Amino acid sequence: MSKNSKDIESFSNNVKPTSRRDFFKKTAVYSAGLVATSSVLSPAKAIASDDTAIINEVEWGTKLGDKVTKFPYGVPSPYEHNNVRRNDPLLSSGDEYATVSMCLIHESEGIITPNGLFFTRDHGGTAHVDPEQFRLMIHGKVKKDIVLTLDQLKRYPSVTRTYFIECPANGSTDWRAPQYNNLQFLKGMMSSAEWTGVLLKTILDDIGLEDDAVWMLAEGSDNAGNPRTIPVEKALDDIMIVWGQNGEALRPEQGYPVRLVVPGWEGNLNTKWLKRLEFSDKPWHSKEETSKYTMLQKSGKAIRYFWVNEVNSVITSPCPEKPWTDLKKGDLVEIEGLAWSGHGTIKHVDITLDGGDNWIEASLKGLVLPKSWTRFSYIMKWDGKPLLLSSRAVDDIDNVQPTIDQETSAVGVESVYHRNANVTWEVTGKGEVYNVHIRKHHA
Ligand SMILES: Nc1nc2c(c(=O)[nH]1)N[C@H]1C(S)=C(S)[C@@H](COP(=O)(O)O)O[C@H]1N2
Ligand SMILES: [Mo]
Repeated sequence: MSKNSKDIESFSNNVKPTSRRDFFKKTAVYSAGLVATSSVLSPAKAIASDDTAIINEVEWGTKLGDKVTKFPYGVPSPYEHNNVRRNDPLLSSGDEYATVSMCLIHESEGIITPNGLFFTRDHGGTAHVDPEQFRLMIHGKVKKDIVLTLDQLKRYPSVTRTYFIECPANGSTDWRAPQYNNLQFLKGMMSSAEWTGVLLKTILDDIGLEDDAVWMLAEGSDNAGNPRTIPVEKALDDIMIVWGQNGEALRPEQGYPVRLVVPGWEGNLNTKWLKRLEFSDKPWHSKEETSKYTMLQKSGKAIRYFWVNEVNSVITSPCPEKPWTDLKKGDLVEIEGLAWSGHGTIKHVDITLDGGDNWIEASLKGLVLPKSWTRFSYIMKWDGKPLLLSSRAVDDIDNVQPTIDQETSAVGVESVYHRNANVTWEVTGKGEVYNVHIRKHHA
């Protein structure tokens, strides 16, 4: 014990000016004078007598823990029981086979969703496909039809890439007015993972495409099949046939053993439990026709093909489920959120505290990858005054996330899909957070 405390002492003597000080100095710069010199998280405040008891008499210090071998496959701490997917009964109308179980994105750390929490959207329930029974047929306008077993598929050179998947219906409940004081149901139809598989292009280069192949139909082996058609250019660009998700096999809910990943494009194209890819010179104008995810516009005309999930962002902390009710006036606080664009990489994100009159640049945290969740952050001192808090993302082809006015004046409010207008949180003086719509045209 004494040796340890010595070590710690000499260690701390060698540390340069405390990093905490540096942190506060930097913060002051970020938030342009908003931060005074108070030590908000001062350690003195934390060491109350209760805490001393907790540290000295910690329960687990007096008994053995679980056997190391207890969980061949680990499970989260029971204290994390709130961090689970949830189904909104309003959307499922009682049917739990054709519905969506949404991700608690404000509990997400970093830019990867743990596999057990990845949002799940099925149309005919979750299939459990035996990998021995798995076959992938690639046929139609290809030079050589093939049927692959899982082993044969995995023999192709693999790549590992991080992409979000977002159902184009994400945020759909808010077209007319705010429906939820709840981020999980407002924006939880998306998640992000590191996918491992083969680029479809690698296989197509191997077997050869006919010159007149312009469409690809992807079909799954579940009850719904989820047939979807996708232009061949996308297939030859970055579509992956994946079997790996965050370091392990795909989960059944994500299409085990193999699914399609169509980076940045609407979630429904990412066919799970993949069994068949057919190439054709025409789109399927039959019952297999897939372009039913249209965008109905104000004019009454629909945009037929709208595949890309446009540039988007949302503040995840605070949010209605993660309010500032514990904050005191003058506390330092980090505003965090997620930005993403199906077109490419997030270039920057701005934050507004006043409903869009003034915008301040946030910093991007961690990895900034194409077609991937990008975490942004802004550190400030909250003066206890009400805020209208929102974020606005810009991607690398300079698409700017629209305001509600800009979006609805372009496409109206009849559509279900591709909502990407700013989400605004009203933060009250008590720190409660509400989903509100700001209807003015921002500069
Ligand atoms: N075979 C099959 N693939 C499917 C679906 C389905 O019901 N069956 N649902 C689609 C829809 S609408 C979406 S949004 C994504 C969701 O992927 P996830 O469940 O892995 O989040 O899967 C797509 N792929
Ligand atoms: Mo979807």
